[in-house]
Amino acid sequence: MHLPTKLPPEVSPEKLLQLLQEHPPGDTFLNYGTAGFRYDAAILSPIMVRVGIVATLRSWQKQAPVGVMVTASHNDESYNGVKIADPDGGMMTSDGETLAVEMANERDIQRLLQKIEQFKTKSDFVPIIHVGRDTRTHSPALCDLVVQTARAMGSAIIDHGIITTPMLHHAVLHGNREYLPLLIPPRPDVTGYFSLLAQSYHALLATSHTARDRRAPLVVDAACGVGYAHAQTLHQAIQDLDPTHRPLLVLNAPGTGPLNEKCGSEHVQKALQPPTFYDATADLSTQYCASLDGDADRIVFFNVRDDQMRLQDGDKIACLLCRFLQAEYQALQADAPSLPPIRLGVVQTAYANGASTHYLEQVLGPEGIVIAKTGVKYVHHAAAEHFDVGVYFEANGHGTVLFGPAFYECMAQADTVLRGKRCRGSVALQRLSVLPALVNQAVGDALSDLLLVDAILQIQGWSPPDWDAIYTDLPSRQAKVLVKDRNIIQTNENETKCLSPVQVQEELEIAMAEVKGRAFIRPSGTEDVVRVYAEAPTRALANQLATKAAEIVFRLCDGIGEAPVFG
Ligand code: 16G
Ligand code: MG
Repeated sequence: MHLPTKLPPEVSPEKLLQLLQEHPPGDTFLNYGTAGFRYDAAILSPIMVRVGIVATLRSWQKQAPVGVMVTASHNDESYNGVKIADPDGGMMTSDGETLAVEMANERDIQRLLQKIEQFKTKSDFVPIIHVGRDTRTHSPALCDLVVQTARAMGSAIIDHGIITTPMLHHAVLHGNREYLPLLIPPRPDVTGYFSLLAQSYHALLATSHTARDRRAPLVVDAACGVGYAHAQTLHQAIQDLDPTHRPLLVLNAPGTGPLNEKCGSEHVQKALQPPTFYDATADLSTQYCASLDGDADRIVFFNVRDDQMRLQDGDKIACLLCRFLQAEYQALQADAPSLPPIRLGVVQTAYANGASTHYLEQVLGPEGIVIAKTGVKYVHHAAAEHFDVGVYFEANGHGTVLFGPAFYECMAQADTVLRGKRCRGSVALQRLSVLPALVNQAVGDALSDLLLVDAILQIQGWSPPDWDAIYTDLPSRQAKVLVKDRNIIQTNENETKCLSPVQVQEELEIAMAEVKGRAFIRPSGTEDVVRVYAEAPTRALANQLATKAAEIVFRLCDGIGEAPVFG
């Protein structure tokens, strides 16, 4: 099994200067967006050099190891990107982003070197950077620039090679034990990651005596990306513990087809179509399937019946998880009524289908639902802030469950109350206690989510169609409107309402009331467009509302070209 390569610092101001001189930034203003720096691979080398610097400064500043991941996730092969993970394994916070943007756009090498000097401390702490990369052809060379620069600045490198984004975040979190809750055994390398996932999955399934579905394989579309090899290793780790376990059939290996093209979670979720399987013919009619994205931090499930594809997206995953967590917590409380209450809740974005929000209201009550601004860092933060057990999922399949201190306290007390007792509450305790090790606590993780969903379905004795049937999505429609300047649009904090121009919301309210639907508009954070979302009781009404909302934006926000019309 692959072990990380450790590279010591090679302090060299000359080498640093040479790297900066050889890779000057171009004319484009470089922005650290919601998912880090992400551009056409051809312009990325200066960014990589500067990220090597910023990661070193970040590690210095925090006096702890940080992470750097080279990937462009669900984008096509021509793109690449890079993002930095903070010592707690989460995405770098906004102060780090500001520094990264400043450094990436600084053309004057002397000024850049002066900025570095401001960070130097007297301590003899050696910065440590975990690095990982995806399968893109340019990733090794780009990653090497980060490594060379960071070493020249005095960093030690722990190179994990080709790994998924969540594995890199896992390595950083597990490498910084003070951030790791006590219930999770530290497993900082790739081997430990797989054994932790496989053992916790196995332990979760072992709490159920009902018949397991060992027949049909679970087909995994790896998007021709980095998830392919790792899903197979995970499968092997599971089979080593239980050889009779349901097989995982992992398809779409890197190189068999174009990365993320007509395959992968983004394609399946947006086009509502099954993926192309480039390396095999899968008979989808009998299967239950999942699609990962190119760096395996997103997952959606689907099944095909009578030539109709049914998608189980991030919303449906969130509903499955909340229902399970609520049932287990209630079972625990029934046998241990003295336990302190824990706040169980879910964070969705405005894009969550109204039918899922309605379902979650039934399960959790209205106080268990928070709607946050679109983007992983916002939903992650909201889940940690509002809940002791916080589920978050974007409809696109990125999500996880965060467990806070009150949850661990509750588990410890439950253990004292229920020790030695054989009751439903003890089973619930076992189940809940194993979850923090199975569910990635740093970021959404397709492989961890895959096992979690599969275990819950098996424990509940549910088939994929049973899961699918918990609610039916309301018809919805998304659109893009081009405008002169999308920055004139201001929304409320969670982007459900437009605050400016004022007339937009007034007109949207009238349009929504006409069709008993819901619509919102927001400026995109990743493209120069305004996004429109509309949902209504029927497909025709959803189209009508989307057309009207797009027309409102076009008219009141200086539209360019033509407003989209849906018929
Ligand atoms: C980024 C976000 C994703 C969000 C999307 C919205 C991360 C890792 N990714 O891809 O969560 O759904 O942006 O894009 O944060 P938009 O602002 O263009 O609609
Ligand atoms: Mg991704």
